[in-house]
Amino acid sequence: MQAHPFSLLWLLCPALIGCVEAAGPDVVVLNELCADNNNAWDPSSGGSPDWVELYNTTDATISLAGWSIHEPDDDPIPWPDDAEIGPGEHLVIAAELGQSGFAVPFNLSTSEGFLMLSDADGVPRDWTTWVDLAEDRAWARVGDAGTTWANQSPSAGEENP
Ligand SMILES: [Ca+2]
Ligand SMILES: [Ca+2]
Repeated sequence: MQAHPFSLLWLLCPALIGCVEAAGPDVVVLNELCADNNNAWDPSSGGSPDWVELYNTTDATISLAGWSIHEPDDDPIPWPDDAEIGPGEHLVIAAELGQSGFAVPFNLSTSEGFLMLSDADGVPRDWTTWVDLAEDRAWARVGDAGTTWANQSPSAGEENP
């Protein structure tokens, strides 16, 4: 007698509880970015790189292993196995040419840009485009995970206005 697929699922479920969850649709979004950072964010590593804020819309930690932020025509460079975002976290990552690891490996353009957030299967999960961003201005969703974007005052690591 063949095992029903669901019985296998039930066997696996207890093992998954308490682990980092796999991402479902729209659980992690591009929330905000700054293409010319001077005073809009101070990374612990120093300097003043451009940056992108990711927002976890759920109350679970989400693994971002193998995910990436890239431009549409570029090959994604997958993030390392320990890349993750905590429950409800506003996670700011640096965007700078030469960055490796859990980062965006290129500078963002102030005149025009197009960023995509792709998952470990290379499937685009979110994207945004912008033009004409001044120094220390942010291109941000209006409210966390909001459906519209606007040129705003930056709120790196914090709730979007
Ligand atoms: Ca820049
Ligand atoms: Ca923010």
